[in-house]
Amino acid sequence: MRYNAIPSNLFVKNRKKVLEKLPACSSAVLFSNPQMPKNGDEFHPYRQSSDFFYLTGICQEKSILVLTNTDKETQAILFILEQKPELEQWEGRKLTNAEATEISGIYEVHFIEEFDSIWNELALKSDHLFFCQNLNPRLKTDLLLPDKLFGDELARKWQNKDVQCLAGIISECRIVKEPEEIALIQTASNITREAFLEILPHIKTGIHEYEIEAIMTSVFLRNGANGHAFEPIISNGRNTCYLHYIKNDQLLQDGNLVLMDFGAEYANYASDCTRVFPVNGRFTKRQKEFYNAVLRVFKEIRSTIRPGITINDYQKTTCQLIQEELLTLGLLTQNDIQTRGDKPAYFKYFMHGISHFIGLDTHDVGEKTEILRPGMVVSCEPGIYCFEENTGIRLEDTILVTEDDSYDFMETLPIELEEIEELMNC
Ligand SMILES: [Mn+2]
Repeated sequence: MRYNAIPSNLFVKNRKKVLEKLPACSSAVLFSNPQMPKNGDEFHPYRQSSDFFYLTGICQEKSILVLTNTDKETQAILFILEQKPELEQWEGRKLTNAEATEISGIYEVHFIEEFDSIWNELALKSDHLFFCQNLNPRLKTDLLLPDKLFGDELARKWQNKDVQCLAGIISECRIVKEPEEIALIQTASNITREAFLEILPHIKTGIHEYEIEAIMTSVFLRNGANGHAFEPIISNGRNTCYLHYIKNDQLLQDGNLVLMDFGAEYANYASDCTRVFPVNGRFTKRQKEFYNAVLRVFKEIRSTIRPGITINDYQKTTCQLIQEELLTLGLLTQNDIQTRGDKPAYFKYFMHGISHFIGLDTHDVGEKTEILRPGMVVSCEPGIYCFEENTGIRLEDTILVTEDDSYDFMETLPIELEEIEELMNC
């Protein structure tokens, strides 16, 4: 693996938390992510299912985890690929049982061929059977994923038992991060910062957005990141107003702003950051007005992130603050604000959420109605997007909710306009 080994105690703790939430006499099955076919005989790069990683630390494909509280001795059983020389000749070494134990802290490890018989025996003596389907309401896919198929099969086969999805229970655990996880998000954030600092001196008119992506990817990989936590957005000019622009194929033009929304993924943990800077190293007077408007909102909202508040609470505050800034920028009038339409007037210039949870996924598990508690990690990302002036600004950091306040994982990543100009002109 590319990252420093994570002590297996983290996964032991994570499994314990999930097991404690299961009713007595339960058994659960989780599958590793399937390998996604690309074309011909190729697959897309493999990324483990976040739930599976959370409970095992195992990144290898074709693995299965069973959790059970039917037995005092054994609470977790891991199934992995058998190490076969003919397979390893092509794909390289696979985990041995001892290595799988060292990573996961699971002492009972079998080959996947043994899964059916061991599971059937366990299911027989369990009252509650759990499968683990991805329940993210924003995931739209027609693919038949193994966890969903397995859940359907459980319901068909064990009609006298209670069959449930485990995803909600795992999400409740994943939403509060352990110190080990916080350290990994800090590493991911530090690598993201390195990339930003290395990119700034290379910015000039006439290079392509993807040339910035190349530097970013290089810094990420050199520092042991898996790569990007999400497809990076590197836009300039009008494209800064498109929220999820990922083509990154345009030339940087003099006088334009560049918006970069990017983040390294380290040990499967994400970081998420957005910065904006001028192609030629100097903001125009108007660009400064836009930038400082968003920066003021960013600072104000960041300071409100603390235990006891919900994302929905400070979404409202964000909208009020942005509305005031839009008045000052001359983009809205009092009359616009008072005119009732389908959507509030500010929505034309600010149409997205201020925060999402961050963890093993960039858009991590957790609802916006969740009351923030210490150990939760969220983004803070206000923005203003104005097509009329080809100007989109978003500023974003990854934030940890602490005991009575919050901590910015990116506090040393330059954000003041003067700092950015200085770094671009030294
Ligand atoms: Mn974000």
